[in-house]
Amino acid sequence: MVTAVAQRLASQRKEIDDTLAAFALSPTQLQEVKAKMRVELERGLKKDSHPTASVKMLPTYVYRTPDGTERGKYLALDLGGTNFRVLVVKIRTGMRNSVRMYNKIYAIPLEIMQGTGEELFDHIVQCISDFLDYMGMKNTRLPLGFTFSFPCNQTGIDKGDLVCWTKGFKATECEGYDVVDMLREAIKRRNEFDLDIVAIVNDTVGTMMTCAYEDPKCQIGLIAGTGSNVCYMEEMKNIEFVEGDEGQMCVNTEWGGFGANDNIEDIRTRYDREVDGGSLNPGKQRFEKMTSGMYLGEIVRRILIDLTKHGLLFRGRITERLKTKGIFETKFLSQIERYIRSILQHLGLDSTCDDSIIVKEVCGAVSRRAAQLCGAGMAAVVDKIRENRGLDNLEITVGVDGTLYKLHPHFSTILKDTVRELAPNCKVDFILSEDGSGKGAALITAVIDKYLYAMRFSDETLRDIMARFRREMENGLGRDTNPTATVKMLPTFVRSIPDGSEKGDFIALDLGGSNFRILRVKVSHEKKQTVQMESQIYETPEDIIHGSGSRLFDHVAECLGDFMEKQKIKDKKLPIGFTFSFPCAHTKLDEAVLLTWTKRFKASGVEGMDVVKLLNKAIKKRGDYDADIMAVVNDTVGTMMTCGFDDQRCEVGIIIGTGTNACYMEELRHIDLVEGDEGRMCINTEWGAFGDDGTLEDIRTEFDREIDRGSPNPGKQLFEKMVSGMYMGELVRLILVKMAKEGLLFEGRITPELLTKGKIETKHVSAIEKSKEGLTKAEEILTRLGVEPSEDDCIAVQHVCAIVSFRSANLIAATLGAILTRLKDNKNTPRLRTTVGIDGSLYKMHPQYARRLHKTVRRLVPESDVRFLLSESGSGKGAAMVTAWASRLICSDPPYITCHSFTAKKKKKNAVS
Ligand code: 0WK
Ligand code: 0WK
Ligand code: BGC
Ligand code: BGC
Repeated sequence: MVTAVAQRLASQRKEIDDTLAAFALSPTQLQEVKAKMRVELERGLKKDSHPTASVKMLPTYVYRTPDGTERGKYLALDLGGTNFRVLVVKIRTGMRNSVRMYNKIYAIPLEIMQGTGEELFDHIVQCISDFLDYMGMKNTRLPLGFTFSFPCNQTGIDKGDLVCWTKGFKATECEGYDVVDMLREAIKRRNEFDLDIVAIVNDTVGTMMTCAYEDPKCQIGLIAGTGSNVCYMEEMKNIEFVEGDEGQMCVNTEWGGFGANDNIEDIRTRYDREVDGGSLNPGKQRFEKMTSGMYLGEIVRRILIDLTKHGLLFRGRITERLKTKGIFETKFLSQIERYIRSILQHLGLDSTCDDSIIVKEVCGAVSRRAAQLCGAGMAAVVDKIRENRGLDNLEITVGVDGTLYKLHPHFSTILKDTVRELAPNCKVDFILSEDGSGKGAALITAVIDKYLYAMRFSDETLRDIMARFRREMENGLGRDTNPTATVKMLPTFVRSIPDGSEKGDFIALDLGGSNFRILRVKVSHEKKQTVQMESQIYETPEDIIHGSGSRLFDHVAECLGDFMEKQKIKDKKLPIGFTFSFPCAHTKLDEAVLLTWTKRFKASGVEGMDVVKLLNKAIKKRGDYDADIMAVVNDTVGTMMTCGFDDQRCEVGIIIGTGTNACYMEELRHIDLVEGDEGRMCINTEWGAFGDDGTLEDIRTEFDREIDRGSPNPGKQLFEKMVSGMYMGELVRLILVKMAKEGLLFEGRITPELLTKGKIETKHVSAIEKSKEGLTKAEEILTRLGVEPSEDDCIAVQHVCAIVSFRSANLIAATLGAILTRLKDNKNTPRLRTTVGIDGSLYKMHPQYARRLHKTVRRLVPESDVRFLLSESGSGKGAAMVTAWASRLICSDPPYITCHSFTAKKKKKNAVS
C-alpha cells in the first residue's frame, strides 16, 4: 500500500526530476549544439554574415604562438576576470621555462565597474602607479601587454574598440571606444609615468599563449571562469573580413554570444531567461549565461527558489537571503560537494538531509550542463581545425584558465568527456594555465616587441653602460692603456673656455657635419664683447668625400677661395680655425693627424696625415690667396667653446648629429699623454668608437650588426652606429623590413623601395614621432615606399621609431653620465653644477630627443645640476674663439693655449692618476 507520504515524495521527486530534466542534455541535443556552434563559427568568419553573426569571431592580430625566442621585460595588465592583476614579466631565452613574474592583485570596486569609463581607467592607472612604485620601476618605460577580457573589435595588435561590456562591468562611455586610447589618455591625465602599450589581448588569447609556451601543440585558449570564451588559431584564408590569405591568425570567438539569434532557445530554460532578464545585459551573452561562473550560482538560486515555492525544498520557506540576487555564488557549486550544510546555513536555510541532496542535484545539473555545453562548443572548434587542416585525426592542446574550470570538482572532466564523445577524431589535451593570461600577454608583447625589446634599457643596464664607458675613459687617459683603448680620449690642446678677452677677425671652416660651412667671425669689444658672423654652406659631393684626399682638400681650398672672394678678403691673411669633425691625434693646436674617417667620409690618402698640412698644400697649390690655419678643433670642442662664450660653466661639448661625440675639460694631471699637471685640458673622447672592442656586444642587436656590415667602416664606430643620425633611419628601415617579413606589418608586403638602403632617413624618424602630425607623416613616407600602410601600420612604425630614438637618447645619457660623474669626482664636489653645450641635427630636429636625454641624465646622475645649452651658431664661432687665442699665442703667451708637447708624462706619474 503506497502511503500518501511515499506518493507525495514520488510526485515531489518527479517535480524535481522534471525541473532538472531541462538541464539534462541528450547526446543528440549536444550534437545539435555542436553543429549550431559550427554554423555560427562559419557565419562569424564570412564577410557577409560576420556583421550579424552571434559568435563574433573577432580577429586578434596574433599570427603565431611563442617559439621560445621571446625575451625581455614586460608589464602586463589582466582585467576582466575575478581579479585585476598588474604584473611584471621577465622572459629569458634558452631554458624554456625561464619566465619570472611578479604580480599584485587590485580590487575593482563595483562603483568603478559600473561608474564612468574615465573613473575606471583612472583607477586602473592608479593601480599601475602603485605597482610601479612598489617595484621601483616608475622611470622605466616598459612595453605593456593589456589582457582585456571583453569583446573588442581589433584593427591591430594595439588597437581595439570595446564591442560591449559583459560580466559585471558596465562603465559608461566605453562601448565603441578604443580601449588602448582610453588607457593612454588616463596615463596622460595622471602624468606620472610613461608606458608603451604594445598589445591588447583577450584573456583566452593570453591563456593560449601562456600554455603554448609550455606546449607548442597548444593552439586553443579556453576560459571557463566568471565568463566563458574560446579562441583558436584559424587559417587567414578563412577569415574573410581580414586582408591576406597566408598563414594563421588567432580568432577570439566570443562564443558567449552564441544564441543571440535564438538558435538555442530549445535548450534554454525559463531559469536561464530569468537570469538573463535580471542581468546587466539582457538578451546578450546567452550561451555565457548558461555556462559561466557569473551566472551558474544565480541559475541554481532561482531553481532553489522555484522548488522551495513548490514546497519541494526547505519546507517551502524562502529566506530573505535566498531571495537576494547573486547570493548563491558559483563557487558554492564547486564547494557544495564538501560543505553543503554550511553553505545552506550561510544562506539561513534550515535544510534537511533531503534538501542537501536536492540542492546538490540542482548544482550538479546546472554545472554539468555548463560543462557539456562548453564541451559541445569545443568539439565544434577542434573539428573545424581538423577540417581546416584536411586531417582525419587531429592532435591538439587547449590552454585553459578560469575559476570554474579550476575549482569545480567535475566541470573539467565532464567537459573533456563531452569533447571526446562529440569530436572522436580529435585527441584533445587540456593544460591548465598556471600563470594566468598576463604571462601570455607579455609573450605576445615579446613577439611584437621581439625586435625592439633588446633596444629597451632599464636604468640598471644604463648604469652598467655608464660604468663601462667610465672604464674606457680611464683606459684612454692612461699611458699604457691608451694604445689599445677604443675611446681614444684625444688631447685637444685647448686649456679653457673663452674668457671674454677674445677679439679679432677670423675665418672658420666647419667640415664633417651634414653641412660644410665657411664662416667669417668678427669678435669685437665695443661696449661688451660681440661676435658677428657671416657664413656660407658649400656642397661636399659624394665623389669628393669618397675620392682622393688631395681632391677633397682642393675642394675645401676652392670653397675657401670662393668665400674669401665674396667677402673681399682674398688679399687678407686672416687666421683660420678649422673645425674638422673627425678623430685627430693632435701634437699641438695646429697639427692634427687624422686617425680614421667616420660618417660618410672616405677620401683616400688622408688617414695618418696632418690635415693642416694637406689643406695648406691645397691652398698653396692654388696660389690665389694666403691663409693661416691657426687651429684645428673637433666640432665637439667648437661647440663647447661656442656655448662657453655665453655660459662660463660650460665644460662639456656634445654632438648628436650625423655622427656623435663628446669632449670635456679634464684635469691635466690625469692626461698621461700630455706634459704638465696644472690646470685642465679639453679632451675629445671620440666616444663613437665605444664598443669597437666588443664591450657592447650584449646590447647590440642584429640590426646594429647589419648596419655595421653595410657601412664604409665595418667594425668601427659601433656606438655611433647605434645612436647617431647617420644610421637611425636605416636602423628603423631594417626593423620594418624584418617585421614585414614576419607579417607583423603591411600584411607582409615588401616593396623594392622598402628594401632600398637609406630610403628611410633620420629626418623621417623625427617627423614620424611628432605627436600631432606624426601619423600622417608616417603614412606619407610609407606610402612613398609603396607598402600601402594601414593606420595600425603607421602606429606600429611610429612605435618602432620611438624605440630606436629612445635607445639613442638613453645610451648617450649613459655615456654623458660617465663624463659628468668624472667631472664631479675630479672636482671632488658632492654636487656637480655644470653646463653641456650641444649641437647636431638629431638633437635639434627630433621632437622628443632632448627631453628624453635630459630626463635620463638627471636620473642617472642625480647629484648634479646640468644645464643643456643648445649651440645656436654652430662650432665655427667656437673655432674662431680658439683661433683668437692661437693667434694671440704667437704674439704673447696667454693661458689657455698650451705649449705643452704631446710627450707622455714621466713613468712615475701614472701611479697616482
Ligand atoms: C585568469 C587569467 C585572466 C582570466 C581569468 C578568468 O589570468 O586573464 O580573465 O583567469 O577566470 P576568472 O577569474 O574569471 O574565473
Ligand atoms: C653643427 C656644427 C658642426 C657639427 C654639426 C653636427 O657647427 O660643427 O659638425 O653641427 O651636426 P650634424 O650636422 O652632423 O647633424
Ligand atoms: C568576454 C570574453 C572573455 C570571457 C572570459 C566574456 O564575458 O566577452 O571576452 O574572454 O568573458 O573572461
Ligand atoms: C667623429 C667625431 C665627431 C662626431 C660628430 C664622429 O663620427 O668621429 O670626431 O665629433 O662624428 O660630428
